Amino acid sequence: PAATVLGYPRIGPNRELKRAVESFWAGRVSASQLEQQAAELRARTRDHLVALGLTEPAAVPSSFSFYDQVLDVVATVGAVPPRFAHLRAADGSLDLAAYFALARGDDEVAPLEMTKWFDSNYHYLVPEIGPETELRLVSDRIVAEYVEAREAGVVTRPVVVGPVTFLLLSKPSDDAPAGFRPLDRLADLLPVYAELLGRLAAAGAPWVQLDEPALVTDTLDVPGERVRTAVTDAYRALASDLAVGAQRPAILLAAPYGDLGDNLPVVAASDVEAVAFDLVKGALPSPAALPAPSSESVTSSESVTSSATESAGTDGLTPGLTDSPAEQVRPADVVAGLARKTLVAGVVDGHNVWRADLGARLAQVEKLTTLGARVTVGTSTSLFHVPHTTAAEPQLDAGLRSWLAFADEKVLEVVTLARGLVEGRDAVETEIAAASAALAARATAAGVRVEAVRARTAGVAPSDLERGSAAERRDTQAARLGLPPLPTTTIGSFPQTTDIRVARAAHARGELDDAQYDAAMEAEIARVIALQEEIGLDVLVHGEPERNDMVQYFAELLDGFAVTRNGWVQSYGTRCTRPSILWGDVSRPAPMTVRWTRFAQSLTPKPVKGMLTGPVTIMAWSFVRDDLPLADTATQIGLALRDELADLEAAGVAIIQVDEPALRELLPLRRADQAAYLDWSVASFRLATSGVRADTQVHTHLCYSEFGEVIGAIDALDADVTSIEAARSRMEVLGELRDAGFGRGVGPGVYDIHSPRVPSVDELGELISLAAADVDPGLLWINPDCGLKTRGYAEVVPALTHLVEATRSARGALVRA
Ligand code: THG
Ligand code: ZN
Repeated sequence: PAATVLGYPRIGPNRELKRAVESFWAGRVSASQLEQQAAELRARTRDHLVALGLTEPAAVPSSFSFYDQVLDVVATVGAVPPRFAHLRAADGSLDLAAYFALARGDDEVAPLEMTKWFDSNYHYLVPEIGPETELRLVSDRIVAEYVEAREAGVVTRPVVVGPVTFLLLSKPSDDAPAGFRPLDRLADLLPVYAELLGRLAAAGAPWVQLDEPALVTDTLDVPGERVRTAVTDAYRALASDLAVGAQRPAILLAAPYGDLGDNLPVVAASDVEAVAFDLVKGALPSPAALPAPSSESVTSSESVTSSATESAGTDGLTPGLTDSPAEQVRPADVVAGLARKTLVAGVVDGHNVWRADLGARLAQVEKLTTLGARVTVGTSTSLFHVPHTTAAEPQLDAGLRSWLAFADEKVLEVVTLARGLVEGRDAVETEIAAASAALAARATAAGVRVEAVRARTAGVAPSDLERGSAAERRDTQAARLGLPPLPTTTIGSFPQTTDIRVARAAHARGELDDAQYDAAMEAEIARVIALQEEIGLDVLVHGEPERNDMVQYFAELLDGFAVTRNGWVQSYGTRCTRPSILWGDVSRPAPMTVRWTRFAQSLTPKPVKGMLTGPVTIMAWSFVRDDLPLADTATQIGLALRDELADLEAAGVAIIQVDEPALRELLPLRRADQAAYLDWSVASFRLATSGVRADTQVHTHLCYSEFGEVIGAIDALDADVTSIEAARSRMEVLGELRDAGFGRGVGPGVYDIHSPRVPSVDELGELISLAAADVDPGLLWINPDCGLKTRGYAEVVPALTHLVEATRSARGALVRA
């Protein structure tokens, strides 16, 4: 087709899938009713995409999932960890209940781990693969969905996570021997994919899309050379060795989220019929940028392994670009490889919400035609990172709305660009002009560039990022706070009760006036303070009843942001967030949190922590403007927060926590880009937090990610105390912190709040002892893993009571020692 998108939101324009699946979990609808509702949603989505202009065969992606696209591969190839084996049917397949059990666990078994999908706020389920994991085709769901669509008159393009990415994103199963890598099972997995492709071909599917985003990153701990060998082997087995038509559909290999980089030559050399490039994050594939050729051109795995001999670096090769001389390729071969293929030009941003510059994007598409046999216009990534349509946001400022493109508007952009490519630029002159006009209006609109903000960011001096000696701060803070050893605290939020939600909704509808709403929040804060005093915690929080989402709350109070009413985006499974839209220069018109913290502090002699969200997390969980470097936006937010910290300090708040759970999330997918990112992200945190006195204690909180890779940056934040998720990994991160010489206060989470289980005093005591072995007890804090907002009081009260009790015995043991 001339136009396509790599994927489309699955949740439904009114979160129909969320409601249907959660009703199934609650036992309100049966599996067959859920199947029926999902089929209806798929039908509406297909018809809608056709109506928007994806009319050609295979233009509409079949990218539905009940929960997660990686879990779908697990369910297709039967890679079920042993602890779930009893849930499988006799033929090895998983019914819907079993499929969801892998995602959510049940009373007996822990679910698959969840982790971030590339540099996005989407979380996938991590497959567990060992030497013994059975790999065979046990589900026909992908084929059935193709047949369902075809019978309804739409020839779709099934979308499946590709075999290399699937294995690279898997982790070794618990029983795997040391040194085993899931990628070691590639040869066993490929026949399963081959069989799936065969069934799709038999059903008449002309195309299949295999998503291989793992090829745009060099941060997975598998050497690049090994990845390239895997790509070569995989696509030899799936493309070269199978006849297109009879044994397989044509293959579109999609590489969203960045550049193929050193993986371009092996992809170009493969026999897949099409490759999708991310031309928003990545550059045009440029064979000219490849290392100069060596005497022989090698692109197959046999050659890679057999000729991995000396001869490197001597004949003018660019060092560092490849791992081995055997991989040297001739640009001419890459050009020839690409010229045999259809190239999907991912010029419409699937990961952000800005309207495209159609004129510039069409030029980019035209340029690609010089490389490939045929060019299709596409999106850079699946559209499941953006909400369905701006039409659902009538309350947004009309100007702002005209600068935006959500999923449906992006489909229209792709269709327009394809028409421009096929019929010539003149045919879409009107659309190009409209896009240019919107962009021009955006560039000069009030609020996009605010001179006062620019002047202030320009005036930031290195000294604004310094707080002086951490050791001296520790002493003055200790004197001011007078805390016991192993101080106990929580991360910030307390359970969001029905009463709170009802009050917030009534306030939004205007049924509760501001004074009534404030009174309801104060009553809740008073209750939470009294509860914490009763439990015996040392450092209290106000509980954040006034916040729905820790980013949206600030976005609503800062200038430069807009929030949506219906802009839901899947975060994991049925859970969604509404990312805010950061469109202009950011500033703080008024204090945002001071009144609540001050009120809470007025109720107790114990210190109450001020609670803020850091610049990086605000950016990571919003749609951020694309017309200013991220570093500059981070500086603006850092300055706004700096003022908030100053106001909290002036109000008598002695401890202020600035959460950065997303610090790891925006880490670039290429190692070469990471240092620059860590520089500006750390600087923005320090800018936010370095304006306070030495006796004001700054905390930060990190969660949702593996932080091992960014320990240096965590230290560089220069926070006095860092609380960090650690319960599930049994304090693993503490060893890494110790080895890195981390000498600051640290609060490893000892209570896993992601589980409804109430930990016993003994269990908590055990984790505290583990922590005390790695952290100087004078620096150790005791706290849960994360905020308590998703838990209920029935669990939270006993769990925190146990936490305080376990801490008291640990203190006793410390004194005796
Ligand atoms: N806020 C934002 N992004 C996030 C988180 C957050 N990304 C990472 C992590 N936390 C994602 N985790 C969740 C956890 C719960 C929910 C969403 C993402 C959730 N959502 C509700 C739902 O889908 O039913 C809706 C919440 C609402 O009404 O606002 O429960 O904390 N921005
Ligand atoms: Zn957390």
